[in-house]
Amino acid sequence: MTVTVGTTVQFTGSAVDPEGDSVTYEWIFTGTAVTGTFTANPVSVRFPRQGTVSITLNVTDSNGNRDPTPATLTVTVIGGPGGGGGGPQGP
Ligand SMILES: [Ca+2]
Repeated sequence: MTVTVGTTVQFTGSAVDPEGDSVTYEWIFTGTAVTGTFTANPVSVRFPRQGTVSITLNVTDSNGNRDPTPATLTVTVIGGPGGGGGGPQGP
């Protein structure tokens, strides 16, 4: 997905454990735009600068079993109007 610098995006995980155990969520953000680990769900994250972010959602149940195929998402953060430079210039 692509977002504009300064945007806040809410991410919501919706895993279901096959045994009905409660689950916890861990969002891992790595990249040039945002880095961090968040355990809220849903989680709201602001993208303060341009770049890319790879997001991995680890889901763990109350027995410590982790989803072996965590969901991943790549976010590209682009500059907004009037910011970041690099825009077209007249002659
Ligand atoms: Ca389970």
